[in-house]
Order: sequence, then structure tokens, then C-alpha cells
Amino acid sequence: MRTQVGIVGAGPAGLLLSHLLALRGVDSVVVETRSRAYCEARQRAGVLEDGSVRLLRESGLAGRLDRQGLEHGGIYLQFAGERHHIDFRALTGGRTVTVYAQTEIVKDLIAQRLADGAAVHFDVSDTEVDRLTSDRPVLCYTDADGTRQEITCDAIAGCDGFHGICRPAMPAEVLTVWEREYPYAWLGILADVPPSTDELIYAHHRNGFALHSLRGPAVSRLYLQVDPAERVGDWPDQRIWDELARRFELPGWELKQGPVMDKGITPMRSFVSAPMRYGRLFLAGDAAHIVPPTGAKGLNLAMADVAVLAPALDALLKGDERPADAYSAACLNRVWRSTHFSWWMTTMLHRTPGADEMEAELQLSQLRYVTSSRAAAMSLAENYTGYRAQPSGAGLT
Ligand code: RFL
Ligand code: PHB
Repeated sequence: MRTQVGIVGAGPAGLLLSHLLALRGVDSVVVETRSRAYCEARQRAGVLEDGSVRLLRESGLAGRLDRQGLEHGGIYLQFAGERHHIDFRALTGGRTVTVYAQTEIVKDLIAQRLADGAAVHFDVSDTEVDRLTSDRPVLCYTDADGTRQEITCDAIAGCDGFHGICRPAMPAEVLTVWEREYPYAWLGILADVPPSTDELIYAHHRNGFALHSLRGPAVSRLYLQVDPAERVGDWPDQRIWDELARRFELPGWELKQGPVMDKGITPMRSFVSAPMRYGRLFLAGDAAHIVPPTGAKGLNLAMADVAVLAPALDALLKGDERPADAYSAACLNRVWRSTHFSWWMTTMLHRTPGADEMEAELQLSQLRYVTSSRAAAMSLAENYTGYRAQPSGAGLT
């Protein structure tokens, strides 16, 4: 078999790349180990930067997003028994974020790719990539019927997430890796109950961090900081609701409870691997970098990577190598900004097990600063809604 771009992984990065390439007349084949149903049900991110919304709109993918997405003009930061609003619109000249679940984006992308007649192969196994430094790299896999397939490509995109096979296919000596694991995890639930808040609440509490997010007028998404060694079975529903109520407690405010539809524990890590290219293999999204979810950045980074990669691959196939050569550096600039912001939000809001009282006081001082200084609040708002570097250095030099 033959295609122009072989894409490993049908997450947001791989599916969106396939669509953006098609808009440019470039053929691709997407291979995915999981089933379509699994990809469409996996509970993950929920917050889109305005740049990500614009990208989806400009590429004709925002029909349902525009009807069902919820535009949010800020977040709440809660600490020391008080809840403070950070007003993104006022602080950033009108910028907002949109709450629209990653699962919905994945459903929209799969439906669009299949309607356009694209090749998206689910339920594959034993994916391999080879001949990466030639101009005909190959993508091999066993299809759902058990037949071994080999696709000759012009380029391969590794969009196969943190545990995929593409990053390990690069020789270890060409890669530099930066990694930090945090001593806590998130227990996330999806609950069949209207949100108890109009905007997301990020709460600092002695027992640990909590986040109140949402999925629509009737569905809430909530997270609790837990020990990474804990199992979902350690957390019966009522224990979760009691702990959430404790961490969000505020006089005159009540957390509405309802049936829990999904429950999962996610470890927290920062990870960057560079360069994001080896020969004709290009990494995008979680395959190249992971951020802890406190900054709501992972999905946005994955989308931003493929927005750079699609035109770079198009140019490469037409004989111009320069955008492909610039791909890694162009992405890593944004990746490191998001890595720093996500680390900063995470360490400001979580309780390190065994930490001394100094940690809590430093966090509270930073939270008071962010909620009382316009300059500090503006920095948070600018990063949360999506930082775009000013080529001029914003007149600072
Ligand atoms: P994905 O979504 O992991 O997709 C990779 C796909 O590759 C497949 N795969 C393979 N396919 C073929 N052959 C192989 N050998 C393969 N190995 C793997 C996998 O099955 C999978 O389908 O990566 P992608 O596309 O780079 O997308 C990244 C995002 O999923 C991720 O960054 C976000 O979900 C992170 N994240 C958040 N990001 C945000 O921007 N805003 C948020 O609010 C936000 N909240 C979150 C999050 C992630 C979370 N978890 C569960 C990690 C909240 C949570 C709890
Ligand atoms: C979510 O809605 O799943 C969500 C929102 C904000 C975050 C992380 C996750 O920082």
C-alpha cells in the first residue's frame, strides 16, 4: 500500500493532522490500536484556548462546537476559605476559553474523516515504523482481521501519545528528554448533575487540590488530588463527594451531588523530548510532550503542533524542506511555555505529601498575589487563554 503521510494514533493530534492535510490535498492513512468506540468514550480534557477554537472553525470542524461549546470568560481560584474570580476578558482584552470535551472533538473528527472517505483503521496491533531516514519510510501493522499490512509513505507522523511506539523508534542518542513525576495524581469523575458553578473552580486546600469543571448544563466533571498509589476502588462515590464538598466548602454555597458515570486516576508528569523530528518521522502531541493537567494545556499543545506540521509536510512533499526543518524548534517554544505554566499552576495548588508549613504559606502568598495584583492576574490569564509571543518582545527591549 502507498500513502503520502502515515499517521500513528487516532487521538486529537492524529485525526486533526489527517484532516488538515486533506484540506491541502495531501493523502494520509491513520492507524489506531483502540476501537472507535473506545476512542470516542475516553474521558480527558475539556478546555480549549481561543486559538484552538479558531483552528477548528477555520478548518470547518466547529459545527457542534459552536452549538454546544460553553464560552468561559474566567476561572475561580479558591484558597483560605475564599473564592476569587480571575476575569480573563478584562485582563486580556476580551479573550476567553471554551469548555468542550475532548471526546466530542474526537467524535467530530472521526465523523468528518469518515464522511470525507479517509482511511482510518481502528483495532490494529503490532504497529512498527522503519526506514525513517530514507525518503520512503514504512508503516507496518496487523489489521483488525489479523493480516499484516505495510504502507510505504513519504513521511510518518507519530501521534501515538506518551506510551506509543514512535518516540522509542528514534535512536536514543539523538533525543534529549526532560522528565518530572509529581508525587500526586488526579481522581476524575464525570457526574450526571448540573454544575454547581458558572466557571471552573481551582481550589487549594490542606487536604489537597480540587477542580470543579463541567461538560454541559447537566453534566459536571470534578477532580481530586489523591495519592498516586491509590486505586479507584479506594474511592466509593460517597467518599469522593464528601471530600469534594470539604475542599470546595464556602459559606452559602453548596456542591450538588449526582450519579457518577465515570471514574479514573491519572498520574501527573511533565515530560519534554526533543527534537520532535528524526529523518521523515515527526512527533506531535503527547508523543513528544506531557504536561500535568492543571494548566489545561495538553490538548491545545497537540492541536498547535499539527497546525504547524500540516503545512510543513505539505511543503516537504513539494520539495521545500525548510518548514519541516523548522518544525521542532517552532513547536518547542510553545511547549516550554506551557510546560512552565502547567508546572507553576500545579505546584501552586497541590499539597506535596509530607511538605512542611513553608510550602503552604508560599502557595498562599502566591495565590494572594495572583488575585490582588493586576500584573500577576494578567500573566495567569494570558497563559491560560494561550500565550502568543510578540515578535517585537512587546516593546520591552
Ligand atoms: P492521545 O489522545 O493520547 O492519542 C494517541 C492515540 O494513539 C494511540 N496509540 C497507537 N495507535 C497505533 N499504534 C500504536 N502503537 C499506538 N500507541 C498508541 C492511542 O490509543 C491513542 O488513541 O494523544 P494526542 O492526540 O497527542 O492528544 C493529547 C491529549 O489527549 C492530551 O494532551 C490531553 O487530554 C491532556 N489533558 C488536557 N489537555 C487540555 O488541553 N485541556 C484540558 O483541560 C486537559 N485536561 C488532560 C486533561 C488529560 C487528562 N488525562 C486523563 C491524561 C485532563 C485529564 C484527566
Ligand atoms: C476538564 O474539564 O477536564 C479540565 C478542565 C481544566 C483543567 C483540566 C481538566 O485544568
